Amino acid sequence: MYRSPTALKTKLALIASTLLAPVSSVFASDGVVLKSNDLVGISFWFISMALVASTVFFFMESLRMAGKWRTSVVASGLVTLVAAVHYFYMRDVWVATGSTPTVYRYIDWIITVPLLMAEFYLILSAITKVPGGVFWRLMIGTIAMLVFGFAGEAGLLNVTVAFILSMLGWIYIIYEVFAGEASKISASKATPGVQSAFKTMRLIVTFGWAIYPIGYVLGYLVGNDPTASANSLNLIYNLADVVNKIGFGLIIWAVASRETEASTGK
Ligand SMILES: *C/C=C(C)/C=C/C=C(C)/C=C/C1=C(C)CCCC1(C)C
Repeated sequence: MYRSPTALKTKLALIASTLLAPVSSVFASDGVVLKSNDLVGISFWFISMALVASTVFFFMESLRMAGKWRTSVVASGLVTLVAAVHYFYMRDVWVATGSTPTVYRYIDWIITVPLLMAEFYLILSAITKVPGGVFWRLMIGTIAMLVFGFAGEAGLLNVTVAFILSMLGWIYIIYEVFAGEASKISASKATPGVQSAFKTMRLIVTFGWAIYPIGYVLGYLVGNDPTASANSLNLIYNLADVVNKIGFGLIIWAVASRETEASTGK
């Protein structure tokens, strides 16, 4: 990304100002307001609020779930909580500067994506004993995908090479949930409710997650108008987060709810 010294300077100024964000957040009094034609900025606002609301919902709902299902629903709430806080900062960066908040985005992902992956392990563990290897293999694929993605977006590695390496991490995850041990455990030991949740979750990891590499391609690999690329990148990542954080959480919530009702007769 650092193609010129001025670009680097702008980026450094951005990093410095975002570090100071907690003390000097973006307020209308600084003359910085959300413009009515800033579609990407508006999407940052919408999603911040949707994430806050989802967090309250998941935490409250976890209280009425059967004990072994609570962890999964709490984890959904943690994902939306961590993302909500990052969205506040990303929103400020975008509204004030029109630049892509890459660092915040990846700090968010490095916390939330492993939590989402852990959900596969958690829902299976709620019904049977699952070897730790399942958990660690999913984690390794996830970390590789994110580390290479960041290296590409931050200009530490060639964007195309980083893209390919990151894709390999994602493909490995897909393999594990469709053909690996996790999928075998689900197929052989899980209750029908859990099996169906497992299947929907892996479809999200396949199709919902596919939205992110599309954003990366439009942001970095094609097109030569930097403003248009930054707009597509952020809009697409934002939409993807709705599906993959809130939507994914709702699937967990639905199965936890159903299984709780089945076990308690309520
Ligand atoms: C809540 C955030 C989620 C679920 C983020 C998921 C991110 C990805 C699946 C990103 C994948 C990427 C590739 C597969 C290749 C290009 C680089 C990435 C990091 C955008």
